[in-house]
Amino acid sequence: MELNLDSEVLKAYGFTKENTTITQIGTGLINRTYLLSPLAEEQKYIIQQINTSVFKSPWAIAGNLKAISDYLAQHHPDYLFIKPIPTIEGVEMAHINQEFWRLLPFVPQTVSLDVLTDPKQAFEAAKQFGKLSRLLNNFDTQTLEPTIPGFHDLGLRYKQFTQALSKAPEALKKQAEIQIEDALNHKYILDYYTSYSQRDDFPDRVMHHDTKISNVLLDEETFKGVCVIDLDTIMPGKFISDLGDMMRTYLCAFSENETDLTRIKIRLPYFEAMIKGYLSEMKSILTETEKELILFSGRYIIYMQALRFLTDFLNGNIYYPINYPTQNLDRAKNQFKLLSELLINEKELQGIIDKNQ
Ligand code: GN1
Ligand code: MG
Repeated sequence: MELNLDSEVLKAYGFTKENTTITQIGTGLINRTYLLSPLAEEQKYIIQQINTSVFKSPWAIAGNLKAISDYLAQHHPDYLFIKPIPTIEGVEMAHINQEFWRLLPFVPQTVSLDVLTDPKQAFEAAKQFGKLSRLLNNFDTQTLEPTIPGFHDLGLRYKQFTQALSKAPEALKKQAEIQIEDALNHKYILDYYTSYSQRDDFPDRVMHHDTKISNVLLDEETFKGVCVIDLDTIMPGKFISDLGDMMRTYLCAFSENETDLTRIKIRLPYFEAMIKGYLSEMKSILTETEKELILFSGRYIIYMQALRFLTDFLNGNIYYPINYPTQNLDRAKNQFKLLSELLINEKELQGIIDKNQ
C-alpha cells in the first residue's frame, strides 16, 4: 500500500522512514490513521492526518483537547486522557504542506473492537463514555469550540437533506424514492427533538459524538474499558448524542454497511448492558428531562445518520467515502431498517430503562 505520509511530518516528531515501520490501521471514514513503530523503542504511536474538508479548523480540535486535558489533570489526575504529543518544536500538530498531522501514544495491552460479540463489551464501552461526560460535568462547555458546527443538530441535518433533495438529479431521486419517503415520514422525530431542545433542564454537556465500539480501548486480557479515543468531535452537545450513537452501533450485530437487511435486528441483552454501563456513571447527574429522553436518543441518532447517508447519496457522495456507487443509499436503507426495528422494540426497551433507573 502506498504511504501518503511526507517524511517532513515524521521529521517534525523526530522520526524518519528508516527508523520506523508504519502501517495503515483503522476503519474510520474520515481521518487517515497509521500505526508508527520506532525500531529502537518499545512505545508505539498513532500518527493521523486530520481531514480538513471535514474539520475546517483543526486548531479548534487542538484547543479543545488541551482545555479538557488540563481540566482533567487538575481535577481527575488518574483519568487516562489520550492527548496529542507535541512536535519537537512544541506545537500540538504538524502543519506541513497544507496538511495537519498529529501523533498520539499507542496504549499498550489494549484492543479496539470493530463489532461487539458480548454484552459485557457494551457495558464497558458505555461506562467509558459515561465516565468522560460525568468527570466533565462541572467543566465549562462554553470554553469549547464546536469542531464541526451543527454536527448533531437534527434540524440542520434535515435542512441539508431537503436542500440535497431539491437539487438532486431525477435519476438519483428515483433510485432513492422509498428512502426519501422514509425520511419525510419520520420528520416527527425532528419535531419532537425541537420541542425539547429549549428546555431549561436539557443542558449542554461535553459529548464525544462518535461512540462506536472501535473508539473505546479495552484491556486485551480482561476486556475492561481503559479509555476512549478518536477525540476530534469532543464538543458541547446533548447527552442523547452519545447514548444514541451507542444504540445505533451496539444493538445490531451488523454494521451500517450490511446490505442483507434481514440481518438488521436489535439485541436486547446488549441494550440492557449498555444502559447499565452508561447509567452507572451518569445516573446521578441526569436531569428529569434527560431521563425522559433516554429511549428517544436511539430514534434521534439513527434517524440523523439515515438522513446523513441519504443526503450524501443525493449530493453525489461528497462526504462519506464509498466502495460502489449506491453504498450511501444502501447505508441509508440499513439505518432506516434499524430505525424501524428500534421502533418495534421500544416498549420492551423502555421497560429495561425503567428497571435500571
Ligand atoms: C464518521 O470517520 P468515523 O467513522 O469516525 C462520522 C460520524 C458517523 C460515522 C458513520 C466527523 O465517523 O459522525 O457517525 O462516520 N464522523 C464525522 O460511520 O462526520
Ligand atoms: Mg470518528
